[in-house]
Amino acid sequence: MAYRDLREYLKVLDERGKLHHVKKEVDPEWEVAAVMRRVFQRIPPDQRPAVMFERIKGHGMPLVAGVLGASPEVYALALETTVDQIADKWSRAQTNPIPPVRVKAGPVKDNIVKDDRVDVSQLPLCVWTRGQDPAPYVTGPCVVSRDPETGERNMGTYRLMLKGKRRFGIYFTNTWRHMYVHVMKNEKQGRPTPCAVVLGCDPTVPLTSVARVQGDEYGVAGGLRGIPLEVVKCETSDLEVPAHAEIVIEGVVPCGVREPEGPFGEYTGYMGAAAPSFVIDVTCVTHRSNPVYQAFFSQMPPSESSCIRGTGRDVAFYKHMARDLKLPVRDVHLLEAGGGAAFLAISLRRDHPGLPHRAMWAAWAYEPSLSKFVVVVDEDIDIRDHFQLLWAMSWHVQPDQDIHIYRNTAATALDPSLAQEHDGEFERADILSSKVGIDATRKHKFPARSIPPKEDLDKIDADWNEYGFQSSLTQRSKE
Ligand SMILES: Cc1cc2nc3c(=O)[nH]c(=O)nc-3n(C[C@H](O)[C@H](O)[C@H](O)COP(=O)(O)O)c2cc1C
Ligand SMILES: [Mn+2]
Repeated sequence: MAYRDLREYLKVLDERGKLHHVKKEVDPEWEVAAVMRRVFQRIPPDQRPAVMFERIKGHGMPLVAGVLGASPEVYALALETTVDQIADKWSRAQTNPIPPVRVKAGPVKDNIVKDDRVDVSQLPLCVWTRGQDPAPYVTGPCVVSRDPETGERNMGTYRLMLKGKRRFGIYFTNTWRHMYVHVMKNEKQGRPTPCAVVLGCDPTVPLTSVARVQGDEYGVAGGLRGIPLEVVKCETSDLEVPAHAEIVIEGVVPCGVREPEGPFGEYTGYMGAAAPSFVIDVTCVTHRSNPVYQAFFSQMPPSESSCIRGTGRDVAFYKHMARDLKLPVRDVHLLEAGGGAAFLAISLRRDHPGLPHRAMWAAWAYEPSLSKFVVVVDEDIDIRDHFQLLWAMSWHVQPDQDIHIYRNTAATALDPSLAQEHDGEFERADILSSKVGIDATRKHKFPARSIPPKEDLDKIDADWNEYGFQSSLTQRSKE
């Protein structure tokens, strides 16, 4: 059964021990970001919870972060599935969308604040990279708008910079973001673009908002839910928003206005440059009583954002290679260190000497801007264990024969190693980068491994306590 709203999902996280409550008052100007940084650095993914900050200094509502991507397991819970089923769940929902149903009323209308009474700085917006970001940011907005020519609806996550009680800056990474197209079409006619920012919802809504969805994101959210999303009409436009959202900010993108936006701490681990960008003038805020504010935790990996990106992409790559191309791949993984974008590892059964390259090219053909580094290893290597991956690279590779560089390929978004002349520009489709493919499979018969036979090690594991060492065996064994 679908979660009705964010609250129902938070209850499930609580029951599974996956939501940690911070009762201490925290400062949104620096402390939330610093706590989340330590949570992601110090707690391994299999134990890492989402976090609810119950008391935010100067603000009257709690903040949750990590709710979609504290770990792949949390991501799977948000989708009401298991990690290995994530790709199937997405592909079923995309091929069988369920359109939303319009209802007359919903809890998101419990409180309606209009015009001069609106003050969005009352939301617990945080500074995510203190000393670098120029303002607090909304990091988890689901921004709804309509194509003025086709009438098609869109929802996408585009960060919002707080600029005043009734003004945000909005940032589009590139010119093929769907809402950017809406704004440009309206500007040609001299018209503003009505929009609505949805905050805090049943997780299928933000998950479709950050995913590359063709067509109506609400329909795919319905497909994920198995039942339609209930929507209500906005107060100040004809747009529709989820009836059970925590908070909705209505507004317009005024025609022809550009203001400085950024710099902002990016998912690569570096600051992204400031540039002129669009703004939203807020006209109305509607919210539930006692709303919960949801933020995405991003910036330097590991982060919620690299987990969301990486987990969704891993399963999509795997499905493409294993099912569509029938390649004997065991696992495919975009490393968190590369933000779930730049570094891809593939393990496979090397049935044919050409297979490692075929797998590399399959990855690049499937998604040309990702996987700046691709490393292919044999199926006995656990690619999620960095030590094993580096061991294979150390001893299975002859650099002059096994490392291949390909030039003039699509660039990874916001890659800071690209020349600075691109700073502040929209990521343009014609910016090129190069790629590295490393074949770290064994190309000939290797000598036997220099470790005791497995049965000897199994015996030791079984009797571990008898040897009197302090450390437990809970850490995954390396062999
Ligand atoms: C945590 C997170 C933050 C994001 N922030 C932005 C952003 O600020 N601007 C942007 O253009 N895309 C951003 N994205 C990517 C878009 O949300 C994503 O590509 C989405 O598919 C865009 O929707 P659209 O295809 O309907 O335009 C972000 C993604 C994630 C996971
Ligand atoms: Mn879209």
